[in-house]
Amino acid sequence: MTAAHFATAVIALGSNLGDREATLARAVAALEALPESRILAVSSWHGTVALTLDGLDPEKPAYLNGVALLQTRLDPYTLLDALRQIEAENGRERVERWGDRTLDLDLIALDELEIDSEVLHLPHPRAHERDFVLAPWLEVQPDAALIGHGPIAPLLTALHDGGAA
Ligand code: PH2
Ligand code: MG
Ligand code: MG
Repeated sequence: MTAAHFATAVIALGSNLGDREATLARAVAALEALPESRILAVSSWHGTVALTLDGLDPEKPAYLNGVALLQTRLDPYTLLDALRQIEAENGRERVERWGDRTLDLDLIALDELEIDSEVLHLPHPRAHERDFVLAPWLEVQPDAALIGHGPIAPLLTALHDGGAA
């Protein structure tokens, strides 16, 4: 479905299995090919330690993480379906929560939209505490803010000062 106006989607990309750079490049190309959408910016890829349900785990394969800004007229649920399809096309298997994956595409924010449904939470409820989301996001949108948490620049600084992930 198509919404009336263009909005800017913040999409976090992550990969810690297989040829990570090739997978992420394919994902960016697939985002660019979405209908009613165009990419505004893509961050550099950041090498990050895997965060698991038990905390940071340097024994797990390391991630490459990045953020893309997508201008889109797709409605949030159509966009979410498209992201899941791109994940599936890139060998994503849903085995365990926060487990290793060839490709993860997370919708972090869509303009100022706030959604709390079974399948979609906007903005992403854990984005403010993840430096692997905030650092690449800051690169492409230095003045970005997260509803409920404020500008992302001080959020990232606070994470680093606190020594958290
Ligand atoms: N994604 C997760 C769980 N852990 N760790 C890093 N470093 N990067 C991720 O993108 C990531 C993670 C669940 O989506
Ligand atoms: Mg994720
Ligand atoms: Mg995900």
